[in-house]
Amino acid sequence: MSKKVVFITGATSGIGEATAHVLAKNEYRLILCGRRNDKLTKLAEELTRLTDVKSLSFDVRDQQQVAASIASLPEEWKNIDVLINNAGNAHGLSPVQDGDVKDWDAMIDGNVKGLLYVSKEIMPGMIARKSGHIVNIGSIAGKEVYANGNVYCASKFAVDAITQGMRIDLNPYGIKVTGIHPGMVETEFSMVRFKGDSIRAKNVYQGLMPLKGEDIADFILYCITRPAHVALGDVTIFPTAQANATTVKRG
Ligand code: NDP
Ligand code: 8X3
Repeated sequence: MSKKVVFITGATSGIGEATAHVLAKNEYRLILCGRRNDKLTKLAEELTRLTDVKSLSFDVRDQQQVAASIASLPEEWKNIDVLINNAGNAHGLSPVQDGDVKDWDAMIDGNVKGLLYVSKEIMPGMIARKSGHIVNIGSIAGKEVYANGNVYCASKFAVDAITQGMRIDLNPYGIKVTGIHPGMVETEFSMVRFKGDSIRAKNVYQGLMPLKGEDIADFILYCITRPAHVALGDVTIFPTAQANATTVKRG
């Protein structure tokens, strides 16, 4: 049997990059996506030693770019077995009345509409082949709203709803749909949320052992290697020090 093709959005850092490494070691063929082409090229060069890699640089918020990029895939890359919708970020952490409209747009357009735009291009092939697996990266922020999380939480609640909807609508075609909802994972996430303020970003993980991108990557590998009749539905993953969105043991 030929090796499976996995399409990973947000592969230039954090969870997506770690997933690319883990899946390359497990001989999946990888389509790696992100906006930062230099990072994509470097990662692709590194992983080509282990497996076949194709990189696609596009902004998930731009529907035309998404469609054109995926349409440009050569024939041997078109049958995508697994889609990992991971691209996303939080932008800002402030009371809703102080929210920045640009941050709201970035989160709704990237985390919600971007996930839909990418899925829209990839679902028809899975439906035609009556097989496939979509893994959506949500968040504990999509299960519980916390102070100042407002629009980021809304975007991740939407990811949860879309994931549940996909599971129902794609059920007739034998397509698996998994929602993974991490707690605190130390990646570039907090640097992006706090717009490059490294002290604020570091403070998020002060006094505890957060998850690493690799921890989520390992779990993604577990999800996509279950037998054909087993589908993981919905999973929250915390560092041991975290009990819910706001209860964290430090020190
Ligand atoms: P990172 O900031 O390290 O990675 C985010 C990735 O998403 C990057 O590869 C980035 O690539 C990509 N991305 C962001 N916006 C866009 C866009 N508009 N178009 C294309 N790609 C984009 O954070 P994480 O690895 O932590 O985040 C991955 C996912 O995990 C996100 O959906 C996040 O919400 C979720 N998550 C993270 C948690 C955490 O604590 N870290 C916890 C729960 C969920 P580039 O900039 O090159 O485009
Ligand atoms: C990222 C985790 O708790 O910062 O989705 O929202 S949290």
